[in-house]
Amino acid sequence: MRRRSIVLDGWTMCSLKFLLAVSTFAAPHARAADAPAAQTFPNHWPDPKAVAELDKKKTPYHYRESDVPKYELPDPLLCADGTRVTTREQWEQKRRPETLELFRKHVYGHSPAAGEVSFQVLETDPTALECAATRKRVKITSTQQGKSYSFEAWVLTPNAAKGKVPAFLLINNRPVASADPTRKEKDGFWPAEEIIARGYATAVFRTVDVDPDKDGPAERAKGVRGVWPGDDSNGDAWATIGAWAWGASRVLDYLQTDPAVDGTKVAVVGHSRGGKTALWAAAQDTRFAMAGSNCSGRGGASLARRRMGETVARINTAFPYWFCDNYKKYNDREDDLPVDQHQLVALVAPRPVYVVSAETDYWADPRGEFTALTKASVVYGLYGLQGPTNVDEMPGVGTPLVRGRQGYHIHPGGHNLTPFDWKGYMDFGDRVWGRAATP
Ligand code: GTR
Repeated sequence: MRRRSIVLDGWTMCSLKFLLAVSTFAAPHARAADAPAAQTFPNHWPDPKAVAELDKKKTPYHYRESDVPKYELPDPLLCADGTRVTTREQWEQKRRPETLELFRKHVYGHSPAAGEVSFQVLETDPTALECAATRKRVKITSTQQGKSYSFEAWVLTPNAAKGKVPAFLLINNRPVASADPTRKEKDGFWPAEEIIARGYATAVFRTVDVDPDKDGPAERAKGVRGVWPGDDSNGDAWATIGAWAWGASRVLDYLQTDPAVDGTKVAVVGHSRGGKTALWAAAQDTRFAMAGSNCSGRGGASLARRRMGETVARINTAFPYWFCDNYKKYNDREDDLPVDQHQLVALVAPRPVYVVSAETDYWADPRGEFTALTKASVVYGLYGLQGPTNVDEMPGVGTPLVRGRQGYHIHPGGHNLTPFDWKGYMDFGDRVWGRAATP
């Protein structure tokens, strides 16, 4: 007898995993070793068996909630002069610029201005995605101080649209095949067909086209920082994440001129190192109408002071060129950081922010990412927007939580950007931009 195999597509797999996760979650035996006895649901905790396995490896990194040291987060509303912000005006005029400057000085460095930005549409194909989209390849050039830097981005806009549509800009930190504008390769990392079918435009550029993802002066010289290195005499010149965020803003410069795109509704989305970049881009450039942080972890959405998974010292050792030199002062001294990452999320306020964690991405500290989102809520509160404030509200795997302008979910499985995440970002976009929900 012939055996028939059942092939499950990504979505079906996701749904099955989700159902499994929900049923496991509801089971009384599912309580994690680290979870308090009287926990309220939903309140996600890592799988105790997985944590025990990680412990066995005896690395210097912590994965256990009981290993989180006592810490005190900086108050996002407390100004350097000791006064406390109570209005949105005080936030915008005083504490927001102050917070931005602290991140520039201590974490990501200072980026140069946009310069004179010009665009050249190198190719236009109105028959892309089986005629569902128009695809453009755009060369973007910034000129300043008598020098220029160019890189390319791709833009897909839905042919069925009546008028300008919002767009999702993906910062692609992976090979071309993960976000292939020609669609010869298709990967859930950038489900362009689904994005277009939902009536959104989408754009993509590769991080390495703006700044190589490698250390050393010879590498740096190949990217935009080779042209404008910045002044590093105080350890706060821009670094790679700053350069990538600058690149995202230049793509936004173009998107604001594209007749098919609503330039006032452009979301910036990135995964992992790209997720750190998406938050930093949206923090600095308030023209971004939304930020999507996917598994951004250390230096992204997760709180440094929790020291879970990847530490500041580890990221500064493995990727010393991502952050400015001053950040290295905080290796094993997280409590001395004048900011923590909840304040990075807060810099996106009052614009919508959606944070995604992965079920088994212990390295990125999902609980630290959700906690940062809840601790950013005081700033959203200044705008009358009620976000999640209690970490015990952390939802179960596969269950999006949206409050006000803040959204969050944990996708099943590991460190990745998946169609499930894109659905979360787009559902959130539909909601905050008042678009009709797509079935
Ligand atoms: C890891 C790094 C993370 C994350 C990731 C990625 O090696 O430790 O912070 O950024 O790379 O970008 O894929």
